[in-house]
Amino acid sequence: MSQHNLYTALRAAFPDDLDAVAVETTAADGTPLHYTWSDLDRASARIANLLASLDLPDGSRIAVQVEKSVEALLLYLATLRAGHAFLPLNTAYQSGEIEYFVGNAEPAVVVCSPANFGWVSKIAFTAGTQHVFTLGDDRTGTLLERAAHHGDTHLPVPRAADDLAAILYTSGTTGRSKGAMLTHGNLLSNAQVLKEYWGFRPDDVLIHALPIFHVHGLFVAIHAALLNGSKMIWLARFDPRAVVAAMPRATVFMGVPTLYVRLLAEPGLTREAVRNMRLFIAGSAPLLIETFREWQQRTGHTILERYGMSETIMLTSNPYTADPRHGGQDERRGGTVGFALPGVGLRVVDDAGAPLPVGEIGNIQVRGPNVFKGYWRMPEKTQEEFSTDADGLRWFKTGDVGRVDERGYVSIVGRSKDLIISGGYNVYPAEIEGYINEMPGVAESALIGVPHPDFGEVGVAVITPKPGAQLDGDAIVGRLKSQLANFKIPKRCFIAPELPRNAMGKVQKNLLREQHKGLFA
Ligand code: MLC
Ligand code: AMP
Repeated sequence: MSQHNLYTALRAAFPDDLDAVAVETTAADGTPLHYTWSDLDRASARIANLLASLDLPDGSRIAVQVEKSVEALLLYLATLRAGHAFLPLNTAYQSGEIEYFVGNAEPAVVVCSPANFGWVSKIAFTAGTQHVFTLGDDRTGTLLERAAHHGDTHLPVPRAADDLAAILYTSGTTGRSKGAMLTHGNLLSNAQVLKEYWGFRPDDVLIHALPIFHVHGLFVAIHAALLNGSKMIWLARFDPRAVVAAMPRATVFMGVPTLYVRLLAEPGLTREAVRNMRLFIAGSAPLLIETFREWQQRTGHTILERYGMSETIMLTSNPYTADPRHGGQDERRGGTVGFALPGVGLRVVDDAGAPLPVGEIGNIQVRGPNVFKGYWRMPEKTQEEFSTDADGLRWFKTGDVGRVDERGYVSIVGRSKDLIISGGYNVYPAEIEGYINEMPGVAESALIGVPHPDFGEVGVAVITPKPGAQLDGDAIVGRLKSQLANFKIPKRCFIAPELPRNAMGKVQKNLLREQHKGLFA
């Protein structure tokens, strides 16, 4: 088997001077911490050797729900090296959510925060997981204790481009969460394209302020830095003041739109503060044109907006420099997500699947080496989300609705999937409605997304009572908080006698959205 292990490619890009600093961060008590390139290589080798010593079946899933730390990054690299599949889980997920992911993915190893060991290990052992380790955000836990007994050299396990590297749970267009299977080839090809398209250089310094359990923070940001031998300034959580303070020593920043909104509220964000920055990248949710313009006025920089998904990593990007495929166009256009990236095929089709002419709005479908292998153990769902054209080419249905203009700029104008994106996190109305509908006295419910100045969009629930029942919106919110990740909790719950329906009996969420659109104005 030829060597397509992603770690091999990342390692080959490390600078010659392995004693140079690769990651700069601060411990919880404020102590500065520096990790050299050699530290990344050797410490991830120890964890990879620990994983190897467990004699796990090939392609085992390593499920990880830990606070952000450099050691969590090392665990990701170690999983790649050992040839297993990394399965990151949002730290906000509660026991019911974790139970579903662990039950569905059947990981051989689960790594959790020391404080959660009790309940997480119970779920894991019940699901048949053999090994549960802990990893704290302060370099503590059984994972590192055990890894310390292993050697600091390790040859990456040979992997084919088509072998599984990670599973990211996402609801796609419908239903319960599905594990999107991403391969070593998917991740490497996308990282190589972005390296070129965004003009990454070894002397770049990336401010990493995103969580590392989704595509944006885990793949786009980390691979961009590692594949270019560029240093990262690593912030355990997003703090606008800390980001602005890091800017004079940095060159690139990546964030979801909420991060840009919060940075604009920071008085320290000045032209002087950004003097050494070369690139600001935004994505994961629509960037408001107001934010785009205000950023331009305040900093003199034009945010580069791009578009992607868990199933496909990055799909489109505004140009960094002139794009020869589009007549040398180099304008970053607000309100668009730019051009299909090199190697990515993108088309807009009608509801019957027929391609639409330039400028018309329709369903966005994509293909390319970045498109995932399929949903974990859900072949039928996988098949539903792809369509095959007359030439036999397979297109993935993104569930996003948009158009491509005559110059090739793609705009996202909506979604055919019932999805709310709040502060860059996905909230699936069907999931939340399911929980609400189970509560005593509830007849039915509808979760809608309404505009929000900080999170872009937030969930608001409209709930109808069963005859004679008295419902209390605040009590419902309180109950949901004990069941679901905090970002999924509706910001408000309204009790209404009935939900508006069309002639077919379908709930008219557009009317509810219209009714509540000014709630957080
Ligand atoms: C936090 N809260 C949210 C929220 N984040 N509410 C709605 N939406 C969110 N995203 C709420 C909590 O429930 C809590 O409410 C209160 O805010 C404080 O919580 P917190 O954890 O202290 O919040 P904070 O640290 O301020 O987090 C906000 C944030 C975070 C914007 C920094 O949400 C974030 O890191 N978002 C980035 C998500 C991301 O990386 N997405 C990439 C997906 S990849 P209460 O009521 O309990 O007080 C992808 C593909 C692609 O989409 O194209 O990139
Ligand atoms: P996820 O499933 O978390 O990977 O979220 C992917 C979804 O985020 C996409 O299908 C889009 O709906 C949305 N998205 C990502 N980037 C952008 C963007 N720049 N503008 C609008 N929507 C975006």
